[in-house]
Amino acid sequence: MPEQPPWWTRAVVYQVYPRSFQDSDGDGIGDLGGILQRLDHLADLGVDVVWLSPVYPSPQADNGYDISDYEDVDPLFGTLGQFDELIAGLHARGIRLVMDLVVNHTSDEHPWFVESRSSPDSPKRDWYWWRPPRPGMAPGAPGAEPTNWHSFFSGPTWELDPASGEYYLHLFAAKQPDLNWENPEVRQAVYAMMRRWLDRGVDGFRMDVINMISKDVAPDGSLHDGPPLPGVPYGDGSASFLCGPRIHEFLQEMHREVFAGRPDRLLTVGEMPGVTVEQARLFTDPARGEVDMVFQFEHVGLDFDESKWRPRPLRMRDLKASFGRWQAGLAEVGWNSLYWDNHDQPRAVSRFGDDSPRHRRDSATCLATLLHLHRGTPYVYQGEEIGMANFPFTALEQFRDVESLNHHVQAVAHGADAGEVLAAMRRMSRDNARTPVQWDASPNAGFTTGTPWIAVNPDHAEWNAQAQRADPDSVFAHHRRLIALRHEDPVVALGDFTMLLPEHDEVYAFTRSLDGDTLLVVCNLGGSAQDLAGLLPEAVGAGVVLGNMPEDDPAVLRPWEARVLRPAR
Ligand code: TEU
Repeated sequence: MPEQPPWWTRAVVYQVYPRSFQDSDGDGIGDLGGILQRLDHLADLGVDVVWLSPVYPSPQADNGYDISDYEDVDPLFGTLGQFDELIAGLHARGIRLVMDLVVNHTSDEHPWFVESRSSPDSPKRDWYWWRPPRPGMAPGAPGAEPTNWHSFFSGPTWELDPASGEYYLHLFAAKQPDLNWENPEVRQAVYAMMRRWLDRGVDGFRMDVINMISKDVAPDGSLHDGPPLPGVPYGDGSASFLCGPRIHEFLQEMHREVFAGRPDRLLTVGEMPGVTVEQARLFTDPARGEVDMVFQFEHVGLDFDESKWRPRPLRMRDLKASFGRWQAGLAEVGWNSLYWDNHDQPRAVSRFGDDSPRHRRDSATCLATLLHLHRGTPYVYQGEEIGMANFPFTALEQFRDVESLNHHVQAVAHGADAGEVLAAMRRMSRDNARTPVQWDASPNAGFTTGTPWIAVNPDHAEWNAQAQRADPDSVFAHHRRLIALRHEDPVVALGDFTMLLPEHDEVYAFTRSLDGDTLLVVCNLGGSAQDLAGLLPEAVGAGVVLGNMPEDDPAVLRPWEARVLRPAR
């Protein structure tokens, strides 16, 4: 690790999903004006960076992850002027702003794609992936798609353009055509756009599915089918687009063209589904000049097997093995990001904790303690700091997310029981993370004076920021203490990680050590008390640095209790 560890080793990032954060004009959709109203909430929490999910002009087919203009703000969310106000307001509070960079694909309404689709001879045709039907098949015939790949949002990854009789590639929705990064014009256009946002005062980028930009294309331009998937007439194309053959070349070029020579106040995090520890070590090795950290998905894939729509209970040993592997794998080189929640994952307190009235506060603060005391940069998703839980969905009409709705259509079309599909969506849909932030107990939780685009969780009367900001025992207060501890204690930021009790099914315990100073962290992720004295005698008598419950019997770890201890040297 270079002499002065980078600032983000001590930082905590807060993710804002603008549609659901705070509405300021009564249209039921959150906006920049709303974020400006809530800056003190962020400052009070103590976060160092705001990651802002997309606010660019977009037809909102995927809530802004389908961009039709990279250089402006969608009127739905406000204006460039308000954006500049936001940068100024955050910077005035010592908070940096990281933008969402969505350049694996654009919207199909982006002028680049409109031009590209206009004619096979368009100078921008090669800015996207256009291919003729599978040899010997007529355009539009079942199975005529150039490859058998399954889209992340169900259905094939190819959409036919009747005018040209050719198909274009979209790993996500049909309104999200993939850019062709093999084309240097595309790359230079993206780099120039990024430089303009940095010149405007932005402090970095969260890069959407950035490990998908390099496709494994043969010299003759052909792309390979993937192995068949169960239950659908498609195959898994991931071997052709996850961490493709030129991914490191592209990220190093981006670093040279956009970040090199800029002051080190920037942060870059690459969202990388399917990335391995070994690959992450290459991506985050500072000597290679690619990204500062990655979002890996291993731990948010431990409670289901081949499909998130068939969830099963999380096995604690799997979680320990996964976190332990990533902590060890990036101990010498690279850096971890740490997260439970984001706008794509159901709420962790409902998924990995216990959101019943008796244990919700304790399990939310226990999960937070576990996460924030690992080595890496923690990410707090809006609402996580007040223990927001999954929504009690009961009907299809309540959902909004393209991934969930497309899944329902495809699953029922392939014979699944609609009730079972709905039950799985209730647990795993991304919409669980997208209900409006609960600011107070008023009708729409203080989110809007209009009709919210998605329903407010009925539990907001009890679970809201206003109630918690004044309560020293609240989930909010506990997050504030965790963030302060990372700022104050170098062991938390930089200490070496050692997993303890790897086989225990309830107690998650580990140490962090730096220059002979050690913290012992013990978390009971279960509903029954644990004999801490028996499990870890050194924990009894150790000084309590931070706990999520009032001190009691040091020999017993209560259900969902977490303690950060400093054993005598
Ligand atoms: O997500 C990529 C991604 O991996 C998700 O699709 C994830 O696998 C899935 O949602 C889990 O159910 C990014 C953005 O975070 C997401 O919001 C976008 O929908 C997607 O890319 C396309 O831009």
